[in-house]
Amino acid sequence: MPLDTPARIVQELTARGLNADREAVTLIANADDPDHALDRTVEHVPGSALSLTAEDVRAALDTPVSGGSNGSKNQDTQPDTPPEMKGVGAGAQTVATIENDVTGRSTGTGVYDDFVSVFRDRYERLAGLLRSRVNHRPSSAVADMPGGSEAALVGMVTDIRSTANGHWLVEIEDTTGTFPTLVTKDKDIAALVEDLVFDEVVAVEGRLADDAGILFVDDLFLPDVPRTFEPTTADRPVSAALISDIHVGSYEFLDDAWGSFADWLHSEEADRVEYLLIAGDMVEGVGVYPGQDEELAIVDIYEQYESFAEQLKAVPGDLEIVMIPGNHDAVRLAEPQPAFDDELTDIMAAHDARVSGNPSVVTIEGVSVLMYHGVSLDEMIAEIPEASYDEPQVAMTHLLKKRHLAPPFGERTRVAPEDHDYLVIDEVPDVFHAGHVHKLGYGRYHNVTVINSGCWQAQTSFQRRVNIVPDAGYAPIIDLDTLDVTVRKFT
Ligand code: D5M
Ligand code: FE
Ligand code: ZN
Repeated sequence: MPLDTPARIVQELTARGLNADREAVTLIANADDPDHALDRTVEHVPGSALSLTAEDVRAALDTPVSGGSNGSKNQDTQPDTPPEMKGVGAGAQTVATIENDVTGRSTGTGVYDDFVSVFRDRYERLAGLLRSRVNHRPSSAVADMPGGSEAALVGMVTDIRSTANGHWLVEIEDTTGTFPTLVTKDKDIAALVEDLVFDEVVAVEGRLADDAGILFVDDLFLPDVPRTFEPTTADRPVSAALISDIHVGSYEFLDDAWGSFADWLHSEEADRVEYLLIAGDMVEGVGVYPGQDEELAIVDIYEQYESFAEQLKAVPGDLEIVMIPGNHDAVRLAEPQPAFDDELTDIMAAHDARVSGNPSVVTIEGVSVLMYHGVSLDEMIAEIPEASYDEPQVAMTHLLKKRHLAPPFGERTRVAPEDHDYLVIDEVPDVFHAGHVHKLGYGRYHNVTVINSGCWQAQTSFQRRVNIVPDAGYAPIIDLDTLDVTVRKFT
């Protein structure tokens, strides 16, 4: 389909992980051959670029086509600032520390080898959590064992099928090959199979069939959070407000509710709230989905961030703020998402707010908070029988069990190939904070406090069509000394 409209150009750019300003889109749309103009521009900008400007388009279209296929694409000549220097808060005294942030460390160039590396890294790190549970061997060695032997495997789930008799065929892949396993429906662990998703790493243990062609599974283990996990707590009475999905720029942004929240933060009742963590979707963005234009009160992405900055200025200046991007923000869509670039960070300069990638681990007062916007939750809710939009914390709990934030590779959640899998949950966090689904929910799983923070956007026309009733205008507040959660309502 030719790229004849700005909306299609925006879609095509988004598919390639790029945002663009309006003038850039117009220039491409008005070129003699928009497809070619878009290709030329994408090839012309460095691989680390997140957003196209009109200058990029002009420069690309003025540049003669270079010979060979190894053009300048992906040559990261100007690495980002290292994470510890990012943010307007750099140099200011900050208490929060940030880890597992891809910002400035992205290695991905989108070639096949990167996909191999990220898989290998995921496998190695998650297999490390499972090795002590079973006495496993590589799948190539299991394939050479005699029929009837006891055997165990650790690997990625690459296929899940139910058989005509209601049993489950689960294919397991490790670095030496794949091996088929069968979970019969009479086993308790058959219920666990229903919660499996592609590309998560599990351990299985059982007995080989007489012909040694398949493993009959007796036990199935996920990396999981140990039951004995003991969270760290703050050693003084101090709290954090955990929010997300503000969507400034949308007609549905609830500015009155936001104003009440800001007022409350100034009140004596909120004296102990010293931190504000924001898990993505600061603004509504542009070109996020077809027809979005009609829902935009502010059509320019930079003006949306300026307006967001105004809203941020309403909260007390001594709050320590950390924010990560979401799928509506102007950073690359593929996860892990790097932090907002310097230009956007400058626009949001209110109160020395710090920016970090999605996901990030933010430690405040000794309490580690895993912040993740939550795009994979849509997929978990679709795949896992007990997960639902009404209890987003349940889907989040499954991510903790899988010790991975977005297991299925190449499905609905876009995952960028890097040489390190930033989406692996290496260390068990004390608190897991996500958003995205616009539903409030919290709970505790093996002593990890799990919070989905709802949103500040009333129901959109899309949500009306699919019957999502958002929880808008709430702020979950966590006491860092006890990890108790209370929810404040501002509508
Ligand atoms: O997502 C808010 C919630 O609504 C999240 O659960 C996804 C869902 N959503 C919103 N728009 C769409 C479209 N166009 N297709 C499918 N699902 C959607 P947010 O990230 O705030 O848009
Ligand atoms: Fe959102
Ligand atoms: Zn979102």
